[in-house]
Amino acid sequence: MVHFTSVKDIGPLDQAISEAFEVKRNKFADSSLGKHRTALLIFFNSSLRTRLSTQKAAENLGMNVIVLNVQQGAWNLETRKGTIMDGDKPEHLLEAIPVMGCYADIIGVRSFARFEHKEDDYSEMILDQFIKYSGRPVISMEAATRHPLQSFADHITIEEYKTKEKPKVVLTWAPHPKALPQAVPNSFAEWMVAAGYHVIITHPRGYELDEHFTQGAEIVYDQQEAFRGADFIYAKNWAAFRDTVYGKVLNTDSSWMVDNRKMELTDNGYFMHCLPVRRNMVVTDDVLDGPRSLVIPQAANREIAAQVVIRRILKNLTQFDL
Ligand code: SN0
Repeated sequence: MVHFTSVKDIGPLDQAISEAFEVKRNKFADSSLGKHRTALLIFFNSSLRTRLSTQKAAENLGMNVIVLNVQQGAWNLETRKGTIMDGDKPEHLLEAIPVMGCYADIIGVRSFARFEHKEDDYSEMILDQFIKYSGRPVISMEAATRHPLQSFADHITIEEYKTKEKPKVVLTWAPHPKALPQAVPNSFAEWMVAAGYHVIITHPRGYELDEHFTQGAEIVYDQQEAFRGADFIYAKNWAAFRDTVYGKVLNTDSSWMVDNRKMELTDNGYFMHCLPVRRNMVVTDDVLDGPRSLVIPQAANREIAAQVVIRRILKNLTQFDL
């Protein structure tokens, strides 16, 4: 593996899952693999799990880790090409990225959709510049259109808890006060279909995701019908994708919140969410605090997912000199 930006980069998923279980059994088996190697983790947006789990995973492999929060302490970075830099952004990504590449062996990048220009978001303008100009393997720590480390951790979690070969996995839109990116649902849908599960997506009309990511999943507009017989309910808010309303909150209809009454329609299903989650907007306290909630095991598996990815990249690097 060179870069990790989507499910396509990880190859056969059964192999990835067996590596995940291997890492989980002994996190320190390869604690010298990353000796004298540096991971640089760059955050253009906030993070709790990604920051902690990716740093921990790199350290389990013996790496040095540098975390850079672009909003706190670095020069404010210009990201668009061809601009006259007469504003408040003193440095361009075109210099900043190769400079970062000088100090790092692997670069992790978090850069959410900005909802300013749909083409910039959906062409992965920022992530792609890191791939082009850093000269280093790049790991997406949630980019504009995907959050593959999250989806990988979700896949590991479902493999741990499923009782059927092909579980019914339901991704449900849920209300939220702010406009949130489509990265988590895009990536989850794409990864779950690749995993061979029975995937249903439910959302109010108007919240259709980019079909590129949802191919192979069934869209059901009636949330209760979608929940019937489900083994896993994955809740997430996202803003509208369609051109004319791109990045907009179309409604905050609280009838879409996940509660125990809806969970009772499932086949004793588990509740999942990538976190952070707005209590009593997205999901009720009793579901989140209940015995079928998997949100903490999911978060724990973020470390495992990151470690599998970094380990593979490091193994690939060892063919080059330090
Ligand atoms: C991010 C998102 O993509 O939806 C990160 C999820 C892993 N979530 C948020 O930005 C939540 C912000 C909020 O105000 O609730």
